Amino acid sequence: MAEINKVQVPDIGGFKGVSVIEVAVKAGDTVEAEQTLITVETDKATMDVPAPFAGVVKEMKIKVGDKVSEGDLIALIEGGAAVAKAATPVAAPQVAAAAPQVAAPVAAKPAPVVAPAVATPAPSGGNAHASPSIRRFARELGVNLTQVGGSGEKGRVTKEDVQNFVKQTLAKPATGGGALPGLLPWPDVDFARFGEIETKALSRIKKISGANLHRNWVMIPHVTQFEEADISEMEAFRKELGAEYAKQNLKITPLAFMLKACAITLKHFPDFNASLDASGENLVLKKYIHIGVAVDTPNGLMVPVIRDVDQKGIVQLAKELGEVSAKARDLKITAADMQGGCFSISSLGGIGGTAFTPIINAPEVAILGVSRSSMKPVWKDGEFVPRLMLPLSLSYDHRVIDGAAAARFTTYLAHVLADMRRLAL
Ligand code: CAO
Repeated sequence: MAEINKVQVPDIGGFKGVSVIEVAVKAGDTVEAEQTLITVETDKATMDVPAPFAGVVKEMKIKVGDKVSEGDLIALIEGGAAVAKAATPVAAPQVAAAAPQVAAPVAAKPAPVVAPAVATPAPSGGNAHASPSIRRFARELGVNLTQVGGSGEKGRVTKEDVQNFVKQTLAKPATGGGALPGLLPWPDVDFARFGEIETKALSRIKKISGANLHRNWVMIPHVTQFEEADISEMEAFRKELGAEYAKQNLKITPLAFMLKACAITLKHFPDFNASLDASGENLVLKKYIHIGVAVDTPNGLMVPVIRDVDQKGIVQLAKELGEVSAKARDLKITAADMQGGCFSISSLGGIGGTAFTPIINAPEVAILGVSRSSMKPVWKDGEFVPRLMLPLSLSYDHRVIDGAAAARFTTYLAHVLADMRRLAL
C-alpha cells in the first residue's frame, strides 16, 4: 500500500492569509498529478493549486472560506513523495477592472500553464468571475462564461453552474428554424388572446429559401455598401432600344443593363466572382461569370442563373431574363436552372424603395440590390442639373471583401452604368 503524504500550500507569490474560494476534490477522490485541489483568491487574482502527484485523497484539511499561507496543510494523499508542496499555482484574471493587474503575479510565475488561462479568455469568458480550473472546464465544453450566471460567493461561476448551463442549452427547444446556443427561445405567444387571427402555412419554396436565408444571415458577416449611379444616358438608350424591340415582343428592362454592367465589374474585381471553399480557408476564383437574378413568384423567391453574362449582349440578356422570370413564375424552373451562380442581383426597382440590404446567396460573396431610379438634382459644372439616379446596395461577405474593395466595386459599377461606352468594352 502506498504511503500517505501531506500536501501543503506552495509559494503563492508571497501572499498571506489568502481565501480559499473553491475545494475541487474530497476524501476518496482519485487525483491526477496537476489536477486542481483548491482555488485561492488574492485581491489581484485567483489561483488554482494543483496536486503535486497522483494518488487517492485521504483527507481534506481545508474548506471554502479558510485563509491559507505558504506551507499550510491542504490534504493527505495516498501516493507520491514524503512531504509535498503543491505544484505551481495557475493564475486567472480577476473580474472586469482588475484584469490588467493580473500581469504582476503571472509575470512572477513564468509557468507555461499560465498563458492560456489569461491569453485565451474567449470563448470561456474574459470578464467572468471564475477560477482557472472552471475556465478550463468551460473552454473544453465550448461554454462562454460571460453567459453563465455565477451562484458561488461574490457571483463566482462554479462547476455546477457550467454544467447546468450546458444542460439548459441542450434542453432548449429548437424553434424558429433552430435556436443558437445562448439565444433566448422563440416567443410562444397565444395571439388569439389579443384578437382574431388566421393561420397560413408557409409555402414549400418559402420554407426552403427561408432556411437558406437564415443560414446565410447567421453565418456570413454582412456589410452593405450604398452607391448611386447616374443612368440618364443608359435610360435614354434603353428606351430607344425598347421601342425597336417592342415589335418583337421583347421587353428591355434596366435589369439587362445591370447584368452586363455587373459582369464587366466582376471581371475587373475577380474576388467578387469567387466563393469560399467548404474549409473556409481558400477562395475559389471562377473564370466564368454566371449571375443569379432574384425573381418574385406567387410562391416565394427564386433565383435562376443567367450563364456567361460577360459573353452576351444586352438584347440576348433581356430575352433570357424574360424567359427565366416567366419560367420561375410558372413554377417550371428546375434545380439545375438555379445552380452555378457566382453573384446575384436582386432588383426591386420595378416596385419602389430607395435602398435595402440584400442577403448574400451562399457560397457567393456578394449580392447587388437595385432600387427604383428617380430624377435628382446633381451638381455639375457649377449648377444643378436633373439626372436619373439609380440606388445600388451591395451586400458583401466581410471575411472575403474589405470595405475599401467594396467601395471601389460600387464606384466602378456606377461609372460603367453612367458611361454606356464601357458596356461595350
Ligand atoms: N428603376 C425604375 N424603374 C425600374 C427599375 C428601376 N431600377 N427596374 C425596373 N423598372 C421598371 C421597368 O422598366 C418596368 O417599367 P415598364 O413596365 O414601364 O416598362 C417596370 O419597372 C417593371 O419591371 P419588371 O419588374 O417587369 O422587370 P425587371 O427586369 O426590372 O425585373 C424581375 C425582373 C424578375 C427581377 C422582377 O420582376 C422581380 O421579380 N423583382 C423582384 C425581385 C425580388 O423580390 N427581390 C427581393 C429579394 S430579397 O427578398
